Amino acid sequence: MKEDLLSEIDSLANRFRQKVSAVSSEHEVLKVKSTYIGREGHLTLLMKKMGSLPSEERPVIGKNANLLKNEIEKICQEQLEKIRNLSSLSRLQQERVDITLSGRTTACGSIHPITQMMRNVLNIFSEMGFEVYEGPEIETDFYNFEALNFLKDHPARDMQDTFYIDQHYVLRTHTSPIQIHVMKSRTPPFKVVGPGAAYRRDSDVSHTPMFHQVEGFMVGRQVRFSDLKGILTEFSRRLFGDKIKTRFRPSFFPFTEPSAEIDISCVICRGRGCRVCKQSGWLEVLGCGMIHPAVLERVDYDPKDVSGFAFGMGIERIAMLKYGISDIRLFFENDVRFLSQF
Ligand code: 2NM
Repeated sequence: MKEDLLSEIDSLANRFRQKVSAVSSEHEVLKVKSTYIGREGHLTLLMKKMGSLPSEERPVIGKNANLLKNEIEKICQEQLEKIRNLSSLSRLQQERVDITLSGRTTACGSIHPITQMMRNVLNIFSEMGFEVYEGPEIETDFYNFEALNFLKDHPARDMQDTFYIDQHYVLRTHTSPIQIHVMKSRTPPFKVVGPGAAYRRDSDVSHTPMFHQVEGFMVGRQVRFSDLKGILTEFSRRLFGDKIKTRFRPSFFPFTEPSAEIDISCVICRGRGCRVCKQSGWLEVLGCGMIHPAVLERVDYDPKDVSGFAFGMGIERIAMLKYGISDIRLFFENDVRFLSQF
Protein backbone atom coordinates (compact mmCIF):
# COMPACT_ATOMS: atom_id res chain seq x y z
CA MET A 1 0.00 0.00 0.00
CA LYS A 2 2.70 2.45 1.00
CA GLU A 3 4.84 1.53 -2.02
CA ASP A 4 1.81 1.81 -4.32
CA LEU A 5 1.04 5.35 -3.16
CA LEU A 6 4.67 6.43 -3.28
CA SER A 7 5.01 5.31 -6.88
CA GLU A 8 1.65 6.92 -7.74
CA ILE A 9 2.95 10.21 -6.34
CA ASP A 10 6.09 9.74 -8.41
CA SER A 11 4.17 9.12 -11.58
CA LEU A 12 1.83 12.03 -10.86
CA ALA A 13 4.92 14.18 -10.45
CA ASN A 14 6.31 12.99 -13.77
CA ARG A 15 3.06 13.50 -15.64
CA PHE A 16 2.66 16.94 -14.14
CA ARG A 17 6.17 18.03 -15.09
CA GLN A 18 5.62 16.85 -18.65
CA LYS A 19 2.26 18.60 -18.98
CA VAL A 20 3.35 21.86 -17.41
CA SER A 21 6.41 22.13 -19.65
CA ALA A 22 4.13 22.18 -22.71
CA VAL A 23 1.73 24.94 -21.65
CA SER A 24 1.61 28.26 -23.52
CA SER A 25 -1.36 30.15 -22.07
CA GLU A 26 -2.72 31.18 -18.69
CA HIS A 27 -5.78 29.09 -19.34
CA GLU A 28 -3.70 25.92 -19.92
CA VAL A 29 -1.66 26.48 -16.74
CA LEU A 30 -4.82 26.80 -14.65
CA LYS A 31 -6.24 23.68 -16.28
CA VAL A 32 -3.12 21.61 -15.49
CA LYS A 33 -3.10 22.98 -11.95
CA SER A 34 -6.69 21.98 -11.31
CA THR A 35 -6.13 18.55 -12.90
CA TYR A 36 -3.69 17.80 -10.08
CA ILE A 37 -4.55 19.90 -7.08
CA GLY A 38 -8.06 21.14 -7.82
CA ARG A 39 -11.01 19.86 -5.78
CA GLU A 40 -11.26 16.72 -7.92
CA GLY A 41 -7.53 16.70 -8.82
CA HIS A 42 -5.45 13.53 -8.93
CA LEU A 43 -3.24 14.54 -6.02
CA THR A 44 -6.18 15.87 -4.00
CA LEU A 45 -7.97 12.54 -4.35
CA LEU A 46 -4.79 10.67 -3.44
CA MET A 47 -4.42 12.76 -0.31
CA LYS A 48 -7.99 11.96 0.69
CA LYS A 49 -7.15 8.29 0.46
CA MET A 50 -4.40 8.81 3.05
CA GLY A 51 -6.99 8.71 5.83
CA SER A 52 -7.29 4.97 5.43
CA LEU A 53 -3.55 4.41 5.80
CA PRO A 54 -2.03 2.92 8.89
CA SER A 55 -0.83 5.81 11.10
CA GLU A 56 2.87 4.95 10.82
CA GLU A 57 2.73 5.19 7.02
CA ARG A 58 0.92 8.52 6.89
CA PRO A 59 3.84 10.87 7.61
CA VAL A 60 6.03 9.59 4.76
CA ILE A 61 3.21 9.64 2.21
CA GLY A 62 1.90 12.95 3.55
CA LYS A 63 5.32 14.52 3.32
CA ASN A 64 5.81 13.41 -0.29
CA ALA A 65 2.30 14.43 -1.28
CA ASN A 66 2.77 17.86 0.31
CA LEU A 67 6.13 18.31 -1.37
CA LEU A 68 4.52 17.57 -4.73
CA LYS A 69 1.58 19.87 -3.98
CA ASN A 70 3.98 22.70 -3.11
CA GLU A 71 6.00 22.02 -6.23
CA ILE A 72 2.86 22.11 -8.38
CA GLU A 73 1.75 25.38 -6.84
CA LYS A 74 5.17 26.93 -7.21
CA ILE A 75 5.73 25.83 -10.81
CA CYS A 76 2.22 26.87 -11.87
CA GLN A 77 2.73 30.26 -10.29
CA GLU A 78 6.07 30.65 -12.07
CA GLN A 79 4.57 29.61 -15.38
CA LEU A 80 1.69 32.05 -14.94
CA GLU A 81 4.07 34.91 -14.28
CA LYS A 82 6.25 33.97 -17.24
CA ILE A 83 3.25 33.84 -19.57
CA ARG A 84 1.80 37.12 -18.24
CA ASN A 85 5.11 38.89 -18.70
CA LEU A 86 5.45 37.54 -22.20
CA SER A 87 1.97 38.56 -23.25
CA SER A 88 2.32 42.08 -21.86
CA LEU A 89 5.66 42.31 -23.67
CA SER A 90 4.14 41.20 -26.95
CA ARG A 91 1.24 43.60 -26.46
CA LEU A 92 3.68 46.43 -25.89
CA GLN A 93 5.43 45.45 -29.10
CA GLN A 94 2.22 45.19 -31.08
CA GLU A 95 0.79 48.43 -29.77
CA ARG A 96 4.03 50.33 -30.03
CA VAL A 97 3.51 53.92 -31.24
CA ASP A 98 6.12 55.84 -33.17
CA ILE A 99 6.35 59.00 -31.10
CA THR A 100 8.52 60.63 -33.77
CA LEU A 101 5.57 60.74 -36.24
CA SER A 102 4.11 64.21 -36.61
CA GLY A 103 0.64 64.68 -35.15
CA ARG A 104 -2.61 65.26 -37.00
CA THR A 105 -3.16 68.97 -37.43
CA THR A 106 -6.55 70.64 -37.66
CA ALA A 107 -7.31 72.24 -41.02
CA CYS A 108 -6.85 75.99 -40.90
CA GLY A 109 -8.35 78.63 -43.17
CA SER A 110 -6.29 81.31 -44.88
CA ILE A 111 -6.68 84.83 -46.23
CA HIS A 112 -7.98 84.94 -49.83
CA PRO A 113 -5.14 85.76 -52.29
CA ILE A 114 -6.99 88.87 -53.53
CA THR A 115 -7.38 90.15 -49.96
CA GLN A 116 -3.69 89.40 -49.33
CA MET A 117 -2.63 91.32 -52.44
CA MET A 118 -4.98 94.19 -51.57
CA ARG A 119 -3.42 94.44 -48.08
CA ASN A 120 0.10 94.31 -49.58
CA VAL A 121 -0.65 97.22 -51.88
CA LEU A 122 -2.37 99.30 -49.17
CA ASN A 123 0.48 98.65 -46.70
CA ILE A 124 3.04 99.96 -49.16
CA PHE A 125 1.09 103.15 -49.80
CA SER A 126 0.44 103.60 -46.05
CA GLU A 127 4.17 103.41 -45.45
CA MET A 128 4.58 106.18 -48.03
CA GLY A 129 2.13 108.42 -46.17
CA PHE A 130 -1.14 107.76 -48.03
CA GLU A 131 -4.48 107.63 -46.19
CA VAL A 132 -7.04 104.93 -47.06
CA TYR A 133 -10.62 105.86 -48.03
CA GLU A 134 -13.51 103.64 -49.10
CA GLY A 135 -16.73 104.57 -50.87
CA PRO A 136 -20.14 103.20 -51.93
CA GLU A 137 -20.41 100.53 -54.63
CA ILE A 138 -23.61 102.09 -55.96
CA GLU A 139 -22.87 105.47 -57.53
CA THR A 140 -24.64 108.15 -59.51
CA ASP A 141 -23.74 108.89 -63.12
CA PHE A 142 -22.08 112.08 -61.85
CA TYR A 143 -19.56 110.36 -59.53
CA ASN A 144 -18.90 107.38 -61.79
CA PHE A 145 -18.64 109.22 -65.15
CA GLU A 146 -19.39 112.92 -65.41
CA ALA A 147 -17.04 114.24 -62.72
CA LEU A 148 -14.32 112.02 -64.22
CA ASN A 149 -14.60 113.76 -67.61
CA PHE A 150 -16.30 110.89 -69.46
CA LEU A 151 -18.24 112.59 -72.27
CA LYS A 152 -21.99 111.88 -72.51
CA ASP A 153 -21.48 109.45 -75.39
CA HIS A 154 -18.36 107.71 -74.00
CA PRO A 155 -18.48 103.99 -74.85
CA ALA A 156 -17.86 102.99 -71.18
CA ARG A 157 -21.30 104.36 -70.31
CA ASP A 158 -22.86 101.91 -72.73
CA MET A 159 -25.38 99.39 -71.41
CA GLN A 160 -22.98 96.75 -72.73
CA ASP A 161 -20.28 97.70 -70.23
CA THR A 162 -22.09 99.14 -67.21
CA PHE A 163 -24.54 97.55 -64.76
CA TYR A 164 -27.36 100.11 -64.53
CA ILE A 165 -29.59 99.92 -61.45
CA ASP A 166 -31.99 102.49 -62.93
CA GLN A 167 -31.65 105.72 -64.91
CA HIS A 168 -29.71 107.43 -62.13
CA TYR A 169 -27.70 104.72 -60.36
CA VAL A 170 -24.97 102.35 -61.54
CA LEU A 171 -22.68 99.77 -59.93
CA ARG A 172 -19.39 101.68 -59.98
CA THR A 173 -17.27 100.58 -62.95
CA HIS A 174 -14.04 101.62 -61.18
CA THR A 175 -13.03 102.98 -57.77
CA SER A 176 -12.26 106.48 -59.09
CA PRO A 177 -15.55 107.89 -57.66
CA ILE A 178 -13.85 107.52 -54.24
CA GLN A 179 -11.39 110.22 -55.38
CA ILE A 180 -14.29 112.52 -56.29
CA HIS A 181 -15.84 112.05 -52.83
CA VAL A 182 -12.49 112.83 -51.19
CA MET A 183 -11.88 115.96 -53.31
CA LYS A 184 -15.38 117.26 -52.58
CA SER A 185 -14.97 116.83 -48.82
CA ARG A 186 -11.33 117.76 -48.20
CA THR A 187 -8.98 120.60 -49.11
CA PRO A 188 -5.52 119.85 -50.55
CA PRO A 189 -2.82 118.83 -49.88
CA PHE A 190 -3.55 115.10 -49.39
CA LYS A 191 -2.40 111.67 -50.49
CA VAL A 192 -5.16 109.06 -50.55
CA VAL A 193 -5.66 105.49 -51.80
CA GLY A 194 -9.09 103.98 -52.40
CA PRO A 195 -9.51 100.18 -52.48
CA GLY A 196 -12.64 98.24 -53.39
CA ALA A 197 -14.77 96.16 -55.73
CA ALA A 198 -15.86 97.40 -59.15
CA TYR A 199 -18.32 95.97 -61.68
CA ARG A 200 -18.37 95.63 -65.48
CA ARG A 201 -20.42 93.49 -67.85
CA ASP A 202 -17.48 91.42 -68.95
CA SER A 203 -16.44 87.79 -68.52
CA ASP A 204 -13.52 85.75 -69.91
CA VAL A 205 -10.13 84.39 -68.76
CA SER A 206 -8.98 87.87 -67.76
CA HIS A 207 -12.30 89.57 -66.80
CA THR A 208 -14.95 88.85 -64.17
CA PRO A 209 -18.14 90.93 -63.66
CA MET A 210 -16.84 91.88 -60.19
CA PHE A 211 -13.17 92.66 -59.66
CA HIS A 212 -11.00 94.74 -57.34
CA GLN A 213 -9.03 97.92 -57.79
CA VAL A 214 -6.81 100.18 -55.81
CA GLU A 215 -6.67 103.72 -57.09
CA GLY A 216 -4.84 106.57 -55.49
CA PHE A 217 -3.97 110.19 -55.94
CA MET A 218 -2.00 113.08 -54.56
CA VAL A 219 -3.22 116.68 -54.82
CA GLY A 220 -1.48 119.88 -53.71
CA ARG A 221 0.50 122.89 -54.90
CA GLN A 222 2.98 122.04 -57.64
CA VAL A 223 2.49 118.27 -57.67
CA ARG A 224 4.40 117.20 -60.79
CA PHE A 225 4.81 114.26 -63.13
CA SER A 226 8.21 113.66 -61.47
CA ASP A 227 6.37 113.06 -58.15
CA LEU A 228 4.20 110.49 -59.92
CA LYS A 229 7.28 108.79 -61.38
CA GLY A 230 9.13 108.70 -58.07
CA ILE A 231 6.25 107.36 -55.99
CA LEU A 232 5.04 104.77 -58.49
CA THR A 233 8.55 103.53 -59.30
CA GLU A 234 9.20 103.07 -55.57
CA PHE A 235 5.82 101.36 -55.18
CA SER A 236 6.59 98.90 -58.02
CA ARG A 237 9.94 97.99 -56.45
CA ARG A 238 8.41 97.45 -53.01
CA LEU A 239 5.65 95.23 -54.47
CA PHE A 240 7.65 93.21 -57.01
CA GLY A 241 11.20 93.44 -55.61
CA ASP A 242 14.02 95.92 -56.23
CA LYS A 243 15.49 93.90 -59.11
CA ILE A 244 12.65 94.80 -61.52
CA LYS A 245 12.93 97.53 -64.13
CA THR A 246 10.08 100.01 -64.82
CA ARG A 247 9.02 101.70 -68.02
CA PHE A 248 6.52 104.58 -68.50
CA ARG A 249 4.57 104.35 -71.75
CA PRO A 250 2.23 107.11 -73.08
CA SER A 251 -1.47 106.21 -72.84
CA PHE A 252 -4.93 107.76 -72.63
CA PHE A 253 -7.60 108.09 -69.89
CA PRO A 254 -10.49 110.58 -69.88
CA PHE A 255 -9.56 111.79 -66.35
CA THR A 256 -5.80 112.35 -66.78
CA GLU A 257 -3.58 114.39 -69.10
CA PRO A 258 -0.88 113.43 -69.84
CA SER A 259 -1.58 109.73 -69.16
CA ALA A 260 0.82 106.83 -68.95
CA GLU A 261 0.98 103.12 -68.31
CA ILE A 262 3.71 101.56 -66.20
CA ASP A 263 5.28 98.30 -67.30
CA ILE A 264 7.65 96.27 -65.15
CA SER A 265 10.19 93.77 -66.45
CA CYS A 266 8.53 90.33 -66.40
CA VAL A 267 8.66 88.82 -62.90
CA ILE A 268 8.47 85.30 -64.33
CA CYS A 269 11.25 85.38 -66.98
CA ARG A 270 13.06 88.57 -65.89
CA GLY A 271 12.58 90.10 -69.33
CA ARG A 272 13.75 87.21 -71.50
CA GLY A 273 10.24 86.49 -72.86
CA CYS A 274 7.72 83.87 -71.70
CA ARG A 275 4.05 82.85 -71.79
CA VAL A 276 3.03 85.34 -69.05
CA CYS A 277 4.54 88.41 -70.77
CA LYS A 278 3.60 87.08 -74.23
CA GLN A 279 7.30 87.09 -75.22
CA SER A 280 7.55 90.89 -74.79
CA GLY A 281 9.59 90.79 -71.55
CA TRP A 282 7.26 93.46 -70.04
CA LEU A 283 4.12 93.39 -67.89
CA GLU A 284 1.53 96.18 -67.73
CA VAL A 285 0.76 96.85 -64.05
CA LEU A 286 -0.53 100.40 -63.54
CA GLY A 287 -2.41 103.22 -65.26
CA CYS A 288 -1.61 106.77 -64.18
CA GLY A 289 -1.43 110.42 -65.18
CA MET A 290 -1.77 114.04 -64.12
CA ILE A 291 -5.38 114.74 -63.08
CA HIS A 292 -7.19 116.46 -65.96
CA PRO A 293 -7.98 120.19 -65.30
CA ALA A 294 -11.62 119.45 -66.19
CA VAL A 295 -11.82 116.97 -63.28
CA LEU A 296 -10.35 119.52 -60.85
CA GLU A 297 -12.89 122.10 -62.05
CA ARG A 298 -15.80 119.65 -61.54
CA VAL A 299 -14.97 119.55 -57.80
CA ASP A 300 -14.45 123.33 -57.65
CA TYR A 301 -10.64 123.26 -57.43
CA ASP A 302 -8.68 125.89 -59.36
CA PRO A 303 -6.27 124.09 -61.78
CA LYS A 304 -4.02 127.18 -61.69
CA ASP A 305 -3.74 126.72 -57.91
CA VAL A 306 -3.48 122.98 -57.38
CA SER A 307 -2.43 119.98 -59.41
CA GLY A 308 -2.27 116.25 -58.80
CA PHE A 309 -1.43 112.85 -60.11
CA ALA A 310 -3.61 109.73 -59.97
CA PHE A 311 -3.18 106.04 -60.65
CA GLY A 312 -5.12 102.81 -60.66
CA MET A 313 -4.47 99.09 -60.77
CA GLY A 314 -6.47 95.85 -60.96
CA ILE A 315 -5.73 93.63 -57.97
CA GLU A 316 -6.67 90.37 -59.73
CA ARG A 317 -4.38 91.24 -62.61
CA ILE A 318 -1.43 91.95 -60.31
CA ALA A 319 -2.06 88.73 -58.35
CA MET A 320 -2.19 86.78 -61.65
CA LEU A 321 1.15 88.26 -62.75
CA LYS A 322 2.79 87.70 -59.39
CA TYR A 323 1.66 84.03 -59.11
CA GLY A 324 1.65 83.16 -62.84
CA ILE A 325 -2.11 82.40 -62.94
CA SER A 326 -3.68 82.39 -66.41
CA ASP A 327 -7.43 82.27 -65.60
CA ILE A 328 -8.90 85.01 -63.36
CA ARG A 329 -12.01 82.91 -62.63
CA LEU A 330 -9.96 80.61 -60.34
CA PHE A 331 -10.06 83.39 -57.72
CA PHE A 332 -13.83 83.15 -57.41
CA GLU A 333 -14.53 79.41 -57.72
CA ASN A 334 -13.58 78.84 -54.06
CA ASP A 335 -11.80 75.57 -54.79
CA VAL A 336 -9.78 74.94 -51.62
CA ARG A 337 -7.08 73.12 -53.64
CA PHE A 338 -6.43 76.43 -55.42
CA LEU A 339 -6.92 78.79 -52.47
CA SER A 340 -4.76 76.83 -50.01
CA GLN A 341 -1.67 77.46 -52.17
CA PHE A 342 -1.43 81.10 -51.08
C1 2NM B 1 -6.42 104.97 -63.47
C2 2NM B 1 -5.47 105.50 -64.32
C3 2NM B 1 -5.22 106.88 -64.29
C4 2NM B 1 -7.63 107.97 -61.70
C5 2NM B 1 -7.86 109.31 -61.81
C6 2NM B 1 -8.64 109.67 -60.77
C7 2NM B 1 -9.14 111.01 -60.43
F1 2NM B 1 -10.32 110.90 -59.80
F2 2NM B 1 -8.30 111.62 -59.60
F3 2NM B 1 -9.27 111.72 -61.52
N1 2NM B 1 -8.89 108.59 -60.06
N2 2NM B 1 -8.27 107.53 -60.63
C8 2NM B 1 -6.86 107.14 -62.61
C9 2NM B 1 -5.91 107.68 -63.41
C10 2NM B 1 -7.12 105.78 -62.60
O1 2NM B 1 -6.75 103.64 -63.43
C11 2NM B 1 -6.22 102.79 -64.39
